[in-house]
Amino acid sequence: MKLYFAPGACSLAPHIALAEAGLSYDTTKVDLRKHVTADGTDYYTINAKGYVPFLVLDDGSTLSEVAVILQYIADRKPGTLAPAFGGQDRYKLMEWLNFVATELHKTYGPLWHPTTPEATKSANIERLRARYGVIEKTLATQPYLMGEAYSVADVYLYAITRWAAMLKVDLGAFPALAKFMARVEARPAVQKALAAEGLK
Ligand SMILES: N[C@@H](CCC(=O)N[C@@H](CS)C(=O)NCC(=O)O)C(=O)O
Repeated sequence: MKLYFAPGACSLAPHIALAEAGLSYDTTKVDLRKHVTADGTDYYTINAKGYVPFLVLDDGSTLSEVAVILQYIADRKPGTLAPAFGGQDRYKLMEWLNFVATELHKTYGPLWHPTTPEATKSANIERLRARYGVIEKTLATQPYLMGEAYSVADVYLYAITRWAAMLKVDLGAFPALAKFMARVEARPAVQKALAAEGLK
């Protein structure tokens, strides 16, 4: 498997999941400003969507979209990072993945762009804080989004929430979230992916 990633981007989530699952994988770094890979290849010729993450499987088939790639990786090691397909818990996992993707990940997006009007940025920050309120209530009574079991939803939440400090999203009102971030960051697989992306 080969993962196309950009340091610290949402592709950090599948990078961590690959390390957590103990799978064999390669990575290729993408410059998202120029949309070229480390060897100068036009990234649009690899992934027409132009964004990371992008996973190329050993048979040459491909997957994009964080929430889908995370589940694909988790399912390579059943019983570790995701509940089995078909059970109620799997739908709960997908509910969290969708929440992180659509309510957090996509709300952070405009904060990265210098051309986004300040009023839009402020509105998005308020929306993020409201959504983190839901996360905080959950993490106040259990260590992970799914309860006692660590899952790819936690990996996604961690990778996205790392952006808060850089983008001046004040999460000081969420102590359970802060403890969660420290708990996840202490994991050896997370440290391995952070080091590989030059983020330590
Ligand atoms: N819908 C995609 C969004 C991925 C995404 O937003 N990737 C960002 C980095 S976090 C990116 O590559 N942006 C550069 C671009 O869109 O050209 C997913 O869920 O995987």
